Amino acid sequence: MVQLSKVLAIAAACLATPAIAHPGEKHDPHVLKRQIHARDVMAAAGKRSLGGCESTLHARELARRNVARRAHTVQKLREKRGITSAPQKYRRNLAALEKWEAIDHNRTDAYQHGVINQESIFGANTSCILTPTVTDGPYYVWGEVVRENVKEKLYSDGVDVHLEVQYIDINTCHPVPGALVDIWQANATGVYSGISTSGNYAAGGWDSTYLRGIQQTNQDGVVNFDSIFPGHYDGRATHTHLLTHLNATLLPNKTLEVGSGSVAHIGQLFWNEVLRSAVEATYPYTSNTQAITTNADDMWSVLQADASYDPFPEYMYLGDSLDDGLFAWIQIGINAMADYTDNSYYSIAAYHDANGGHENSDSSAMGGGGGGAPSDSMSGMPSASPSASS
Ligand SMILES: *[C@@H]1O[C@H](CO)[C@@H](O)[C@H](O)[C@H]1NC(C)=O
Ligand SMILES: *[C@@H]1O[C@H](CO)[C@@H](O)[C@H](O)[C@H]1NC(C)=O
Ligand SMILES: *[C@@H]1O[C@H](CO)[C@@H](O)[C@H](O)[C@H]1NC(C)=O
Ligand SMILES: *[C@@H]1O[C@H](CO)[C@@H](O)[C@H](O)[C@H]1NC(C)=O
Ligand SMILES: CC(=O)N[C@H]1CO[C@H](CO)[C@@H](O)[C@@H]1O
Repeated sequence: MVQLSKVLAIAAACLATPAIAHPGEKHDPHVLKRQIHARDVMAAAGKRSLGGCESTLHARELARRNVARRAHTVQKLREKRGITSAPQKYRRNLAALEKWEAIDHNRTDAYQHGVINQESIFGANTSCILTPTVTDGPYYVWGEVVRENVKEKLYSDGVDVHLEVQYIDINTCHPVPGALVDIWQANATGVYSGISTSGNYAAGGWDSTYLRGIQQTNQDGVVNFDSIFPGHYDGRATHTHLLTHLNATLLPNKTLEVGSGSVAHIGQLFWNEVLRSAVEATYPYTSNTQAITTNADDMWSVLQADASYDPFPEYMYLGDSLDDGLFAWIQIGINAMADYTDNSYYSIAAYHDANGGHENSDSSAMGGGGGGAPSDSMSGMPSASPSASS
């Protein structure tokens, strides 16, 4: 089921989200005012549609298409890999982070015994995220290209994940088409591309681009990415970043035009501990020497977790083991009217142009408050922007 009522309940729950300090974060009155406004808009939307959405004809039709599409994706992925063995199943339950943790997001079993109840596998209460105050972290890079497969030859080994994300506008209960969605994540040993700074020394430095890319949502608000399961790094629980641009202009070189459109959503997907430990028992995750931070210990997931908010994607093993890769999917409720461009949680650490990657020393020219930087070298966000330097 689409569970739009859940999305909207999340919107309401977010109103109580406290502002939590983070090194380098700024909270000037202007920013706070915008945040409060954004929350008001969300509250109004949530109130209006609570309960109402789900039974609408278009929501039911969308749910039906979701089931068919996800089942088809799994079938295609299995065929492509020549997997013939039966996968398996799982179920979920609970509220709040610990509870969500205990839920089984693992839906692998379903194909076994030849029972293909697609509705119960691919249609069951998909997760939704709607939290306006989640930082994009210190590793967002502007200027990535549109590509579905973000794995590169180098530094992208790991457990394959085909991720489907669906965006629903909480104001209208409709999918959001045409959104340009940025994805970025650490590799199996916990290192991001495109950033070379304390704690994260990418091979290839600012020029590297592995595990980053952009996709555009289709008419059902859906994007797909081929990536790997992210590795962990010091101080943060395992996560995948997603950032949603609306009305942005796609340039002929497959990058987004600087300054075009709005940033309607900044979010992080967390991965449940059972799956994380299963993945991290495999090579090359086993060679990751950084300390593990659990979901419960992570500052941002604690901030995001809520009784009605499940931050973990559903997933399914494509074959018998992790070697065959995973299909994971999640539905995200966003407020298409929101714009976090000027929000302190939106910060651009680096950018790519025709000459390669560069540290961004002034995020203000592109928007973004430069917040969330963990190290001195980045918290200042000095003064060269893509627009200024190209
Ligand atoms: C979805 O959640 C609702 C309410 O939480 C529950 O009644 C329903 O059985 C769930 N559906 C599935 C398919 O898990
Ligand atoms: C992750 O990236 C770093 C540098 O960017 C590299 O040294 C490391 O080998 C990569 N890990 C894997 C598993 O490729
Ligand atoms: C997911 O389910 C499959 C099939 O039952 C099982 O083999 C696998 O170990 C499970 N993985 C996790 C992380 O629970
Ligand atoms: C893509 O094109 C734009 C506009 O010409 C340019 O500013 C930008 O640097 C280019 N990006 C890359 C990665 O070549
Ligand atoms: C001005 C404009 O084009 N607005 C559009 C931005 O994107 C949203 C979501 O796709 C549309 O609903 C708006 O019409």
